[in-house]
Amino acid sequence: MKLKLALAVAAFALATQVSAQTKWDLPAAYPASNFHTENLVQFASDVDKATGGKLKITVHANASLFKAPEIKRAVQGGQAQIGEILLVNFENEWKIFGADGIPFLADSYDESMKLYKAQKPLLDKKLGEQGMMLLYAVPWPPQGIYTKRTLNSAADMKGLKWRAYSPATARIAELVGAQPVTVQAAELSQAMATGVVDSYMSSGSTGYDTKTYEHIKNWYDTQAWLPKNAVIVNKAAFDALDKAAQAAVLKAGAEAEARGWVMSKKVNTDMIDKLKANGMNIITPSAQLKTDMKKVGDTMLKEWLEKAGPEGQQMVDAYRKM
Ligand code: PCA
Repeated sequence: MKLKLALAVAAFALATQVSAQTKWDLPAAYPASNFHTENLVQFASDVDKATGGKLKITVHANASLFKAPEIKRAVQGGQAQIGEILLVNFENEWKIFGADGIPFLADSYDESMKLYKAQKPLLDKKLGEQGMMLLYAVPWPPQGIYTKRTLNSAADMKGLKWRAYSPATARIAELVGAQPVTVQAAELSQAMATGVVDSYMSSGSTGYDTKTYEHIKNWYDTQAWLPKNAVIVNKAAFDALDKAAQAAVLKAGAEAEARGWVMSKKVNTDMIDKLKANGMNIITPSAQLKTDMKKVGDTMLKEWLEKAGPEGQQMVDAYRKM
């Protein structure tokens, strides 16, 4: 009798525990070993601890659950409760998403932080209207040019088979006379191996993740921009959490943001060393190449401002005043 009662109590406890546990899926587009993903895993573990296991967040790395461009819609539609997106991927939907992809508008970590501060209220508002919230954002290290060629100027980029990851990186190709092909990071190694692309702009981090050194030997360290990954949450899923779990998500998110910016800076130098060790030439761009790329950036900022309208102009003005 006593045993039966004990079993019943145990079964009841288990049942309430199971029903009190919430599970969230977190699709991400980059490999498990990437610093953004490592940061997400740490975030999930912090939330797990803070909620005593009541909120379990599973990180699905490397675009295994949704492809990079699909993650935003998946979170909006509630197929995933939380997800990590590359903001610049969504520039065609709304120009402000692409502000951190304009070459040389914000090309250092300090400037990137200022740009984020100017961009953030707008991002909060837009994502709010879309039934989501911005939890945190972390920049990729500065973007440089991977190519098999020697580049003395932008004219040397004509005819390159250029991997683009965003509307802006495709636009750069057009402006320098290269052929853009959109390939997300998870498919980049294969695109290089099959010769679909022979060049692209990205960080040392993605160059290392994709073993670019096996195919391409030069990286021109242009430090052109620092695009941000953003972690977004479905608002209805967030609202369904109890107050303590909501607070745990917000706190772990704020900590992940602070940690992510520090990680990004460190990864920037670490990855350049690792690329070198794997035979990559890390090259400071010539004055001519710098001037040419700056001109590309000026054109793109002008085009961006024309399309972004007063909202975009105000954001850029606010950024420049910081
Ligand atoms: N890596 C991502 C985006 C920017 C970066 O550094 C990529 O190349 O897809």
